[in-house]
Amino acid sequence: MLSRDQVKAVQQRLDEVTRRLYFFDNDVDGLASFLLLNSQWPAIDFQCLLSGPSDEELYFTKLQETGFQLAVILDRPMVSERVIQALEQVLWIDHHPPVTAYGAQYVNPRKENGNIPTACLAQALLPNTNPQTLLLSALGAAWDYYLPSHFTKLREQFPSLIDTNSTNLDIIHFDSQFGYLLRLLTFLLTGKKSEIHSNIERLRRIEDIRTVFTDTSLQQHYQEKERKYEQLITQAQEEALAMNDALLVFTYAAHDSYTGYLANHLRYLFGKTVVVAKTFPDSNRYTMSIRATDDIDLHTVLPKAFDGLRGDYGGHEHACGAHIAKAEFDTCINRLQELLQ
Ligand SMILES: [Mn+2]
Repeated sequence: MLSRDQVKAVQQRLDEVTRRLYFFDNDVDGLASFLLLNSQWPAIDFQCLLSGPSDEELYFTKLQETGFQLAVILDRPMVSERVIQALEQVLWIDHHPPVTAYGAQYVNPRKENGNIPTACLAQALLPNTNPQTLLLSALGAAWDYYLPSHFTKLREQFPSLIDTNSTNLDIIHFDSQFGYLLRLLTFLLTGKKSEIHSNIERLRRIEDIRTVFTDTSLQQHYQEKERKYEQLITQAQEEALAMNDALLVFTYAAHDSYTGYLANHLRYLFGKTVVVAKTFPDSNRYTMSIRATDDIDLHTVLPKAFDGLRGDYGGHEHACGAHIAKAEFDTCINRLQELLQ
């Protein structure tokens, strides 16, 4: 976890300003990190980022719109020098493999004690904890397939939510109410940028995250995305059953991105390494989510699969995001098939 000095230094940085602008990853770890820090150090504005290269522009758009004293970047593996220099005052908290921070105040426990999801780091920064902050940090951590030490205690506080005794994260994800809440939050981060923003605006004003089970507006958004997701997972399962390869590949065309959740779900259902790739008709690229079985390290495999191709990837040992030119997708997949044999 973070040292006392690290915690103090970050708290001080957050305390000494009032105009904080938050940027965070568009998954439940990023969202939970934001909700936790925002509860103690409120944001004047925020931006949920997207996967892929167009997201750099989102920093610059916000920069022009908002007068702020400190930019807080959460759960992002990479931030360019250009962005950090433009934002000037930057606190960057992350748990992906450490990279150059270009002068930002950079907090990354991987440098000392390994992978701790950003939501757990955010919770450790709060002066006080309560059942809600513990629940939020557990949601963020579980999204990243990390079981926080307080999970068992949380089960006593939220027995109807954590309705499984299992500590297997696949079971927690796909066979518990807690996992259903993860799915709900994930789909609230799916859709048009403006819709996602208003969902988060709503989320940051509720005291109890379980309110998403009953909030009419959030439920409406969720149900719409759920219907689309059901179609995709049904199609993916049919295709997967007809496939014999070690690598499970599913592609689809849509504007909404379900790749991360689909890839987790398919790996759980089929126990294989999975690539889910999304595109849309006028695009010349694929956005991909890759999930590997326990015996595969993506940090070893992906450099070989992407070598010389017009694409990029980043993330964890067993879970990465990537993008690649459409024309080179097949080459990349063929290489992956060979590497996994
Ligand atoms: Mn994360």
